[in-house]
Amino acid sequence: MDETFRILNAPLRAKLMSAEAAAALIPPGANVGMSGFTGSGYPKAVPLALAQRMNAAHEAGHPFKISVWTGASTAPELDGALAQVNGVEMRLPYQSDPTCRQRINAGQMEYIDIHLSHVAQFVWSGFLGHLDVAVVEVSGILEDGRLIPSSSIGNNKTWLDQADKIILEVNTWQSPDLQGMHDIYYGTQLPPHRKPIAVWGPHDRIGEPYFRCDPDKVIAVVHTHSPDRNSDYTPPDENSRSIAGHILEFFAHEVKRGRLPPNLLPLQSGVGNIVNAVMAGLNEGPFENLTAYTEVLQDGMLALIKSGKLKAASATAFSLSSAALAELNADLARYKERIVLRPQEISNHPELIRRLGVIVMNGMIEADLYGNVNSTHVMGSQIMNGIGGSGDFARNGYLSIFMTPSTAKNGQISCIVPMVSHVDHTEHDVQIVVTEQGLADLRGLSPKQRARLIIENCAHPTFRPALSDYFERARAGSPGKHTPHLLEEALSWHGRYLRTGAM
Ligand code: 0RQ
Repeated sequence: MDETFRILNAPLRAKLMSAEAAAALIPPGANVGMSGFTGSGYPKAVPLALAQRMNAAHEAGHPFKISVWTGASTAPELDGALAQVNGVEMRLPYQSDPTCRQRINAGQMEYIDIHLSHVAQFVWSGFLGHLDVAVVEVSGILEDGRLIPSSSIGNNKTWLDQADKIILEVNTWQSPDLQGMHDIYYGTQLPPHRKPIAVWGPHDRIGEPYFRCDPDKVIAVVHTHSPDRNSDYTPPDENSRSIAGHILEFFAHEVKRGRLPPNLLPLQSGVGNIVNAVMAGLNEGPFENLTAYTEVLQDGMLALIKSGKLKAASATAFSLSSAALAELNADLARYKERIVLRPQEISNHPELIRRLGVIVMNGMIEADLYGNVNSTHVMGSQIMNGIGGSGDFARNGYLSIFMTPSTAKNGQISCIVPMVSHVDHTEHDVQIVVTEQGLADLRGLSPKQRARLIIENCAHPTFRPALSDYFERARAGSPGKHTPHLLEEALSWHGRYLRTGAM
């Protein structure tokens, strides 16, 4: 593969080198901003070479760790490889890698789990320290040195802008048809200089199709030819089909009441199998001319574009199975007409999510009787993935929907609990809770009214009596009658699971 046809700028072409040589330019202790968002557009060679270098250093008794900032989750070649050699001091803002998760939960890696829309402004403000190096995958370099983005944008604009030094990976595996799909907005500012962001609909373009890049900061260009990660979705099971059914029925009801337009409002859907199944449900449903204002485009959304039901989608990344990715790449020029990829500070921007009136749909680990939601921690202390963009969307959306099967781990865990063991989304940001059992529309209800509805509509029948019993005793025995709790008992379900393996 002759990589030079993708690297049209001569001075940058002169900086071509091996991944090993590029990795040698990253010093221990560096803060490194890497591209990558939900398994797409991450650097595929330099992190692996860096991991080997770290391993060699560790074997020689020299400490070698870096801090890794990204858009969101990446892949085994990045998070997995660096975590494997215990080479990450600090990780942010979102991960979903099993080895990374294990290191974090073992206390061997620090992790800051932050709203995805906050990352860029935190870096501009210096809250996270100085960014030393950016390692960014692109799909090509123009003659004038501007960069054609890859299959995700994430925080790349910020990394290229803020880092002292830049390493570019030019991945010729990425389709050349990606060119023109991106919209990089350079108008964001820190307060008090902010201006309204003029996106009035998901398909609006307000920026440029390329990244600006100071060529003097580029210390290495590496050629790769490797596919994005693609973790396959499990086909929708009975539970996810039921959840999708409840949501579709709810949408139909809202349209009938005149509270949603017939083509709904722009859709956001999060990560995971269940939300993907909801998209599959929408494809079989009655709604046409849909739009999406979201952060990831997964299989379900691609299928909606293919069937013609989704006419425009705005995101910051793809998160596709191998089959869907092959399909996208085979027909990218056509899909491009309907898809815009933006920086995550724009895809997840509160102003835009509020103005567009996004319908927000995300998975969760557990919800409590009053509608507080835990999206990130198993049994209160073990991180699963992170909050990702769910908070950006849930707080600012027009409708915020959280979904989960009513039980986990073969029915040993109730996903509806007296009190969540960790709070990501407070009762104020959660409007609709859905399990395979049913849907609870919490809008306009007081805490006690919400509790009754959640127990009745969402809890599994096995756990319903115990939840009702807790609620009634809390109503009788709690000193405050507004949000009744028995504090000594509220988290006892989790404690029991940790002791006995069952709630
Ligand atoms: O564990 O894999 O060991 O079997 O959690 O659960 O049911 O497969 O659900 O794939 O939809 O993921 C919240 C994790 C749900 C996801 C979460 C265990 C369960 C299983 C996964 P196993 P499911 P999903 C935008 C939006 C936060 C980020 C977000 C998530 C595993 O949706 O990460 O929304 N959300 N971003 O067994 C103990 C419980 C459990 C439990 C489930 N109550 N207790 N374990 N599990 N419930 C996108 C981005 O921001 C990038």
